Amino acid sequence: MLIKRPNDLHPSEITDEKIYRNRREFMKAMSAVAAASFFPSALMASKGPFDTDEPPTTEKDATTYNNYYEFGNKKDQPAKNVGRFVTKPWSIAVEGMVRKPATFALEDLLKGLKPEDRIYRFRCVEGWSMVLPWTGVPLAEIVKKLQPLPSAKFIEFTTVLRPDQMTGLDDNDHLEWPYKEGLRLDEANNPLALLATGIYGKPLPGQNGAPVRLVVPWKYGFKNVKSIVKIRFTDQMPATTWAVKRPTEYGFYANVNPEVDHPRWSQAKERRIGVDLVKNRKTLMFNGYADRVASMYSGMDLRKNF
Ligand SMILES: Nc1nc2c(c(=O)[nH]1)N[C@H]1C(S)=C(S)[C@@H](COP(=O)(O)O)O[C@H]1N2
Ligand SMILES: [Mo]
Repeated sequence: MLIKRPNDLHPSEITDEKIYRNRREFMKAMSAVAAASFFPSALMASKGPFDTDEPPTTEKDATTYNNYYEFGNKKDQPAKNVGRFVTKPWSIAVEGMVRKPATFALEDLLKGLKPEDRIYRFRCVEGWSMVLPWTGVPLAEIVKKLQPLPSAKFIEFTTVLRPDQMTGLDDNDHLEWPYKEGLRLDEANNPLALLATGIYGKPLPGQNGAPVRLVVPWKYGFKNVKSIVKIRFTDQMPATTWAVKRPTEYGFYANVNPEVDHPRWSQAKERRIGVDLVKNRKTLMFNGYADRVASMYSGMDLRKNF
């Protein structure tokens, strides 16, 4: 009998080889855990206060199953198409309601800030999820360094636009390029918000948003804007790419919420990439980070502010 597979399932995820490989990696991870409990001080990296206990997604999955529409809209295309993407040197323009608008070399923007490792859950609005080990600096530290004016209420991020290096722009001309995302300033200052420069202990690969991208784990994946070249402070809620494209389906807040469905599918469950074959895992309020973020939205109607 043919088993019908959900149409969001990536074909490479259902081969026996894949299932075998995941089991093997799981066993490997388990024996590391066993070894660590035998030699705790020598082997166990200390778990930070922000880290989830869940086992990370494999590096292979996280770097070959991507959404980066500038490089194509199929999950395997970004990894295949970033070959010509040049991410060094890199500079970021800082504009708007800020003490001193200026363009910074990325190294200068990050200078003096200590990179931190964080293992976060990651939930795409499409209904799949991962667990990812990031390296980055708290966004709040960058905000502090840039000194927004008291009038600034929001922060907007813009992705680089390089038609000569990005092969997916024409296929996705329904979207307004460059890709933009934004946060309320208090969200940007939440200790969970990271500007990530690495993943799996290495610099970000192009397909994951090299050399610097936003990571806000309590929000749907599309808020996590990649390859940032502009940061703008403003008193107006930024017009963000997906909210402009389909305002009835994607909101500015985009907080993970199992109780507020997407108009075309339920958000109650998710499929963990490399582990689940179907969406059978309960999605958590604010993706499991309610303790740290829910107070920012108290009094707001989350059905309206989706
Ligand atoms: N510039 C840009 N940023 C983007 C996207 C994109 O298409 N372009 N896709 C978003 C979506 S929908 C998701 S789920 C995440 C995926 O990040 P990952 O490929 O590193 O897992 O990136 C987000 N950031
Ligand atoms: Mo996404």
